Amino acid sequence: MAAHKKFIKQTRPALLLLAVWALVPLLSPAKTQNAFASRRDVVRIFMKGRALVHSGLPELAFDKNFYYLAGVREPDALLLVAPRRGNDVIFVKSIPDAQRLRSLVEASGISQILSLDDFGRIFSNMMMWSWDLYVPKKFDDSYYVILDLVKKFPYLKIRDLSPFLTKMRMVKSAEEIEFIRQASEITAAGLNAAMRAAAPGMYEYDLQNIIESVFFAQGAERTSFASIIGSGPNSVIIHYSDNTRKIESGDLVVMDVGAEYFEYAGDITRTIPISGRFTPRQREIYEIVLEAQSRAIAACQLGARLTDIDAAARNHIKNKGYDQYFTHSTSHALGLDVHDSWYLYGRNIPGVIITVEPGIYIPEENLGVRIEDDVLITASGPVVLSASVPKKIDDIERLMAEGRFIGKRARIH
Ligand SMILES: [Mn+2]
Repeated sequence: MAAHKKFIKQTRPALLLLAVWALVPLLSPAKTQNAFASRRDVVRIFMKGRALVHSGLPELAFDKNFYYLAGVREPDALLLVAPRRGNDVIFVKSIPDAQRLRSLVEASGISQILSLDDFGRIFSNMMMWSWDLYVPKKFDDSYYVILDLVKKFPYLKIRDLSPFLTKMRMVKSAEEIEFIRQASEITAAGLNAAMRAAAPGMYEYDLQNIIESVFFAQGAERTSFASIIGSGPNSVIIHYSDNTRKIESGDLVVMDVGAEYFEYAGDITRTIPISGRFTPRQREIYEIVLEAQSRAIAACQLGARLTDIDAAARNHIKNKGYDQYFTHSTSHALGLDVHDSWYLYGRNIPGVIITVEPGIYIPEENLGVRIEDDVLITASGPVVLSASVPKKIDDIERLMAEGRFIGKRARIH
């Protein structure tokens, strides 16, 4: 009995999540139905007759939850998801020209695009019926922007939509999976170009420039985070992004980069020997990380938690005696945000996408290795979306030699 109850308690969040997601196609049988409108319908059911106000925040802190529900990248805007379908509104800072207005309506599936100046009037009309309101509390800035707007309504009862949105965003639709697959492909292409071009004497930013120009040439809108090109002593710094060092012969280079495509993030790390060949010591550490990653990917099964996947990588590294040099966790969710929504007790279900990125960083040897792939969870096992960039030692050395054959573009200073 106890075991049975425990099982239900543990699987309930995953089952709820699947139930939520199953609602989407039911709500939108027409093929032409706007995906963002369907998500708002799911949220509407959850809110049981209450409204949601959501801020897009300024461009520098643009909130992807806003995009997820509104379907437009419109900074400083407000989204109102009304209790009734058809009454949703996007409030923008200034009303754009007719063409832009049409594209906002088409992308969002919302016909009312109004000025922020109209928010108070519309909102107070709506609030005649209910003092209950949902906001995304998790994002503090957004929360305060909204509180500021609604503080003239002293009787408001604020509810938090974040936990629900987190669960919704964990499971990706077929279309979202396709965008992330594309983002991973573009990221892989950038890394392949860097491997071909890499040579001692280049600066870290040279590799960054090669990678990012491939991203933009292939349709990425931006990088999904600040590119990390850490060579030699910088290879052991987890979030290094100065990328200013001259790369010396014999250095390892950790390249942790991501292209953003249709708002979705790729995130891949490869570690290469700048001279084209791993030294025996570099090879030794690299093989440990690669085996740890392979075990962690194998652990990406239905029902697994991120902690299970982490344990698979960590146990191998620990058995080899390098536990103290593996100083971060193995996985995070990937989606609209590079560190995407993840429900703390979440378990892998079909449609979840996570990174798998163990590493070993030995500062006293200036030796850092991290290998990261993007993995889709399916009913028939893990699918690596970032497989088109090599990670086996022989394959990396071969690709780098290929580059040497066609002539390295060493930078002259
Ligand atoms: Mn990552």
